[in-house]
Amino acid sequence: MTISGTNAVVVQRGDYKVPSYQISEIALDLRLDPENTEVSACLHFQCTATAPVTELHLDGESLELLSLQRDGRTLAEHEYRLTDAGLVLLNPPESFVLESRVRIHPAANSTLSGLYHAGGQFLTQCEAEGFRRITYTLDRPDCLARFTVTLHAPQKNCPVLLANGNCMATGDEEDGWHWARWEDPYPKPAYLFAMVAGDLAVVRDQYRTASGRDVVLEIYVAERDTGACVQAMDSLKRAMHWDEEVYGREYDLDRYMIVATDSFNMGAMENKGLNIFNAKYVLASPETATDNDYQGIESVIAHEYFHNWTGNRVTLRDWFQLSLKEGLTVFRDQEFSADQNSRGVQRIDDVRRLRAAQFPEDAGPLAHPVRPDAYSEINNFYTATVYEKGAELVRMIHTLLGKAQFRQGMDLYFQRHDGQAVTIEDFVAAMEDANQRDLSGFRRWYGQAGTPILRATGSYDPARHSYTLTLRQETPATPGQPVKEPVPIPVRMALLNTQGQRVPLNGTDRESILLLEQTEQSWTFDNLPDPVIPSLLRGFSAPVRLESPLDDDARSFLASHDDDPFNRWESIQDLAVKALLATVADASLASLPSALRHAVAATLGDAQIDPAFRAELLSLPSEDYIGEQMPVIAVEAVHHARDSLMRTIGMQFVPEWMGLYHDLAATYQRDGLSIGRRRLRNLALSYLIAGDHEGHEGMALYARQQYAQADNMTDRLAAFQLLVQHRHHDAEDILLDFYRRWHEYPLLIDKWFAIQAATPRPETLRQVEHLLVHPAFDWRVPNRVRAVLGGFAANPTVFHAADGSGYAFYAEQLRRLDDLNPQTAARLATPLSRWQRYDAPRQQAMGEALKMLAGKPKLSRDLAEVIQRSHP
Ligand code: 0A1
Ligand code: ZN
Repeated sequence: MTISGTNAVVVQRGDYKVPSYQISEIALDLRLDPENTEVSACLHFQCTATAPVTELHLDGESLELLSLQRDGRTLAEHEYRLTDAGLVLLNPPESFVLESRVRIHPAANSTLSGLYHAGGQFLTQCEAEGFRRITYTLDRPDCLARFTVTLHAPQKNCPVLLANGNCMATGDEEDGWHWARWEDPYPKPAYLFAMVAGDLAVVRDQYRTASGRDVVLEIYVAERDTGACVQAMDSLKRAMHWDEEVYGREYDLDRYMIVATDSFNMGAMENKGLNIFNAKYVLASPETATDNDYQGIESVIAHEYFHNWTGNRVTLRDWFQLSLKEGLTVFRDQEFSADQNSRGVQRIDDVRRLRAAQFPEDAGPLAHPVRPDAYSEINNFYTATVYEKGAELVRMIHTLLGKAQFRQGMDLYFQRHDGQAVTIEDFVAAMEDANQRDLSGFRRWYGQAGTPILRATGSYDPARHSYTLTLRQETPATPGQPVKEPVPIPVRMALLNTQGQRVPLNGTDRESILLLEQTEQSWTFDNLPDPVIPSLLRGFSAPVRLESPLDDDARSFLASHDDDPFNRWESIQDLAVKALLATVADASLASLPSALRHAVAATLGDAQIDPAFRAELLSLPSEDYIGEQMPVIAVEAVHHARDSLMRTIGMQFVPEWMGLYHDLAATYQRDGLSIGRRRLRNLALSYLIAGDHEGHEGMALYARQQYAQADNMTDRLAAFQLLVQHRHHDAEDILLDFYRRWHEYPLLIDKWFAIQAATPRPETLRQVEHLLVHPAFDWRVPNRVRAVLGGFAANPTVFHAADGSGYAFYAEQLRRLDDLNPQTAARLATPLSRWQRYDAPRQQAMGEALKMLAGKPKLSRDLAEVIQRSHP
């Protein structure tokens, strides 16, 4: 696609060069003013190259240079050059001190990268390349410096002044200003720098580490939110303890600070000792947050905390290694959550997320390896592949080595690389060296994009009393990688007899991990007097698409007998997908096939199953997931098929759903069992409403009552969503009521926007147009923009409306957003990259939307790259 006026530089992994200079110390002095902030920086440079350096390039972006001195002397014009990308020092000496003064404009900075002023606070976001928007520097992760930061601001607007590390001194100045000086004893790359200034209240607690050091824990929020930090603080303490128990890692500073803001591009950021969080992952009270919100806080708090070792103490050599910290840290936070809650349910949710976001990415034009080879804007690579697939690769290493061996590998990794900037290769090498294992084949997983297809076939030989399993792998081509090699796939498996018991596999073990290393391999299991049913890829032991050899009866059997929770869930899902695809192909086939009916009945009838797991088993696959299983996604037919299956299951089991709905009613509690019960009960309500006869609103009464009387937001929101999405006659009143009650809670108003934008009705497009001019809508607040535009793009029938109206509208909004916040615009543009998955008219319309964006004046590098790769 032709893109207007861009000449983006593409960075190649193979071009990495060690820096010719290092900066040992950075002293920053910031006089904070929303309009004009002055930043003075003093940087100590040392040459590390052997040959003389004629040009030293410092990164700098949107900086207004006021003065520049080297070793105390103002630089003459022939000694430096300003460029689009920064500042070039000509013939610099071997070691020198550079002092610069620049002016920046925090209030005008709507990109939320660098230093910005939002909601009355000054905040920074420096990953990946935001620090260069604060001062001239070597803004690369392999340059680690010791930071000293002095902040000056008016005492009245900014009583709180924070930066990384320890607060060394504070003082007052004239005109009502004050200052604070912070020192971080740990050398760090610039992307981990942070500062915050504003009028914030603090919630304080303490943690004593395993070795007996006391750490002060602080969460900074708006005064009225101090009561909503319990879950965040509690999760932090549990995460600190977990990392000591499981990895022997303690926190290393005397103070750990978290700041919550409504203006943030991502979930949160692990700046050393001073995490900055999207408020969504900090604030929760039972009245304002759902169980999912609580869960999200637990996992993101843990994720950022775990980065202190995997990311900060051991950091990245270059941005191609991003998954070294992200994949590993996601793996760690998933394991933490699995240990805190139900391991089986956690795994199902993790895989569901992987399949919803990463599998489609890996199958489309934006596919890239976990360790990418090239980028033009690194912010576009904070992807599901780098994060979620990266975590799956670490999980496979864990599976292949075993728990104790994995821990030894981690110990060696930290021992070797503490304080260094390293590569994925260093991580794999530590795992090998600690265990005398060869992972050379495994490395291919990091370099090869695409989701392998794993085809399994099996047969029982009654004469030999043996079962032979054949596994075959194939990875479809991805952009730039037409030919794929086999990768080592660990397949955790068991064989079940007709009573559902696991049988011994050529010995005493009743579960085994087969390692498929070639394109095709077979395994034979002997001493099996009776036929068996294979349970393959237990716990989803590898990120592949399994084509299973099972027929419906076998699936139905596993759906009620497999002792592996993931496979038990997967068996019902497979049955449901099959039924749904049949209806998609022929709507007159809308029915509940007996195998699925049987599985649903068995699950509904078994009160022994943990309620959260039971809710998972009874939830139908999403429209997106069903569509993913088709060669061409039939948007409308998928929607109707799923609706109709919901209705059928709702109608056929009314007494059961009703029973659950009544029996599970309880006053609010926050323990795991209560959370599961709420989930199951709200699922029951959704089936009751789906199964209700058209026009007759009996079941909506329950929802209305629940909405009005709930003692917690989980139940209230579940009812609210059902009423709005089914457009019950009083939906308007309920929308108004919700807004009136919660308009002072931005996180709830985000939900209010998102649920409306995701309503699958023809009139939704009109309504979303209205939402964009609602007084509470704000183009500068990413949570709000994502609520409306993200909600809209996740609304299959409206976003993918056959006439192309959804795409055209969407592109128009991205065009507008790109001028303010390129990062968020680029991220929101990715659904348009999936155009090849739709029918010809939709392909055409999506192509036009992309073309319209490509022609935008002042198109950002972020959005340009997504468009370019989406439609080359
Ligand atoms: N490192 C953070 C995610 C993050 C990435 C980029 C950001 O700004 C462009 C902000 C946050 C994490 O993994 O939590
Ligand atoms: Zn992370």
